[in-house]
Amino acid sequence: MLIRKLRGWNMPERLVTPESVMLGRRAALAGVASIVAAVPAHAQWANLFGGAPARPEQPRKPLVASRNDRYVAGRAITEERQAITYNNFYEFGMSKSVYGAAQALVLDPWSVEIAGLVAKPQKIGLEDLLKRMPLEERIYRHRCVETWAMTVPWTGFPLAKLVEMAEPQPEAKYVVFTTLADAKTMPGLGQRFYPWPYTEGLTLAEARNELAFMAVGMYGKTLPPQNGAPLRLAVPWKYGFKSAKSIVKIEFSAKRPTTYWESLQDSEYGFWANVNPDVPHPRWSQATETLLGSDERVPTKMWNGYGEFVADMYKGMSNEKLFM
Ligand SMILES: Nc1nc2c(c(=O)[nH]1)N[C@H]1C(S)=C(S)[C@@H](COP(=O)(O)O)O[C@H]1N2
Ligand SMILES: [Mo]
Repeated sequence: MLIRKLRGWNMPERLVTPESVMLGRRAALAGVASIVAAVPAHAQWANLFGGAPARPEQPRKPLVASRNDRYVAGRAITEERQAITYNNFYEFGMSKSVYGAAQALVLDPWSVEIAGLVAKPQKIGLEDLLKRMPLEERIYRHRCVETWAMTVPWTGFPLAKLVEMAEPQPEAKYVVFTTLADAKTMPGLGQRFYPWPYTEGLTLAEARNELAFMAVGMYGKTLPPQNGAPLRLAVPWKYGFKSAKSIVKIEFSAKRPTTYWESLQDSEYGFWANVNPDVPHPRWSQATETLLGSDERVPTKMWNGYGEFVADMYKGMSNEKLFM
């Protein structure tokens, strides 16, 4: 039997994926046989511990963009292979090793619907959108609510530029992001009690904040499917689940949306989800984090270290649950 040394970031998933543990309980409560139960034990083992991808990896195109040095990571960039083989993408399954399954995602053609309270509702092809957006590279820290973290060079454009292009009406207060939901290619969608499609949201002020970034690439190439190709959000001062992947719709709304995780468990995963080491998750501490690819556990920083850019947005909002 293949026994690998288990590192902090590669432990049995029942220990490191509190999000899926919670969903597993829900599945049991709902009396629904989970996908996992239908998979033979040896395949589960392979899946949990990073077995061979089920399909060949999709090719990624080089993306050239100059680096914006205003955003300093202050820690080493995560080794690329780690960042693209340890994922959360529930549409493809609850395992961290969904990268094989995710190769089924059909990336071309791709278009994004810009909808709701805007001057110009439109459906725009990804290539047309990219012609209108200024590409740059930014190195951001990413902090999952489950306490693992990575540091990634993303290529993309400021979300503020897309907001500007959409011309929101004065009544628009929120921006809602919707992920593709394609049952043919996404086996996770068979779990009917999940509130598909995956949705996330920001206030309009957050969406206009200079840190809010739409990524189309990482490590100088287009995104791999498992990391949310062809277009995902990166909001590094918030827990990772806010950064919706494989976005097909961006809607401007007067009403605060109920997001995917909020509708599953609002006592644990809220709308704001700003990183704060002093506010524990109801089931674990948020004081420290494990960097992917290392055994190191390092202190988590307030706002994930991005306070200078974002803290002012939350002044006078102490009645909101800003940190879960
Ligand atoms: N559509 C969709 N977006 C998603 C998720 C998901 O399951 N589905 N997982 C979120 C979580 S919990 C995290 S930590 C990040 C993980 O991004 P990565 O796989 O690129 O590290 O994606 C977020 N975006
Ligand atoms: Mo996460």
